[in-house]
Amino acid sequence: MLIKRIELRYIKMELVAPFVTSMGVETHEEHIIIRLDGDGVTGWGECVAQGNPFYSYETVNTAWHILRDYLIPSLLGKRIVSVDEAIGFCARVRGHRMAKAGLEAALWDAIAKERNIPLSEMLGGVKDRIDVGVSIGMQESISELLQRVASYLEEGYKRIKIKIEPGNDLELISAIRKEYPDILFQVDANCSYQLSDVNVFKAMDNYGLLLIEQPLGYDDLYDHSRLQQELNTPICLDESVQSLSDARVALELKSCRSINIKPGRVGGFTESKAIHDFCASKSTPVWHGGMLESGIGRAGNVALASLPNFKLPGDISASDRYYKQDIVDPPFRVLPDGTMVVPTMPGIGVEVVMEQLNHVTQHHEDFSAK
Ligand code: OSB
Ligand code: MG
Repeated sequence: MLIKRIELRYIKMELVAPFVTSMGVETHEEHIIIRLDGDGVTGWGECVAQGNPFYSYETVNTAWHILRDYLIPSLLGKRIVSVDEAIGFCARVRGHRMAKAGLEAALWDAIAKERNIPLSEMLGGVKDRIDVGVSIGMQESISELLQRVASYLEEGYKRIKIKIEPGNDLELISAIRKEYPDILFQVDANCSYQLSDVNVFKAMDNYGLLLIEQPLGYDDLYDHSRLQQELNTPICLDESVQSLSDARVALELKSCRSINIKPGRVGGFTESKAIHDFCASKSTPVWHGGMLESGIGRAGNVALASLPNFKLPGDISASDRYYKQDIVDPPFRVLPDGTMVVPTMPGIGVEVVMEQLNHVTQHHEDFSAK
């Protein structure tokens, strides 16, 4: 495929409710939508770098810079036969995985459309529906948190995840467990604790949590291995695993017993698949994380989560859990049994609604092959 034109769009979408975590409060999500035109096909991708560098060092602006000045020039005007070949052209850039992942996603979509197959099939997916959960931000009070949990369970979500931080943990966990002794229930600390907090986590062992996500520092695989030794509850890593190499170290050190895979964090679907396959070879289940994506990124997540070792419900919720109006049609829905349908149309399998995309686009830049 000849890569003729690439367009970047800086989008800003208002969340239906503020999303509060140990990293801060999000009221809007800022991402980059990438459109790639080959001969006769258009691919779409979403770069999940956010407006601030609190989850990752990347931001919308760093990703824009890396895309505009390095990644796009290395692809524009080239004839590409595979995604791997394109990754090779971009490999000189170190890090900046979210920038790379957004562009790679647009390429996967374009190539799948060229082959007339769904993205899930091209990635090696085996499921036609995936199990989905919901990630709930911190609330003003425990009663509000319980209300949220009740309404998401009512909608069908199979698993509840709540955000915790020091001082905002055991009380929330015990309140939810008291009300719902049997639900699949997990917590995410987003790096807010230290190894010296080990007793708080030991106390969590009494609540039958599915897992504890990213309790310690984003670059601290060693302390995670020391913490995991002390606990019965599995630790799951998010921020600490940015590559297959990190995943290998994490499993070798026994720093975790599960990994949350987000294509943005690890540099794309190709690296995600490699981590997925490696974890499968070590009998370690993975699950699909989320970055509050619009329907464009969500479509890729759903396709990836259809691979066989995505054994636990993902942070892949319905479009309306995040945004009043999505930028794709049809929007993503959760079914009453807590599953979501994997699209079967070619590529990402949903249509981009141009009017809505234009509405959320703050500015854009086009790049054409000479
Ligand atoms: O840590 O998993 C996280 C959102 C933004 C950044 C980091 C995280 C999250 C979520 C939300 O937990 C997942 C989602 O529903 O998209
Ligand atoms: Mg997380």
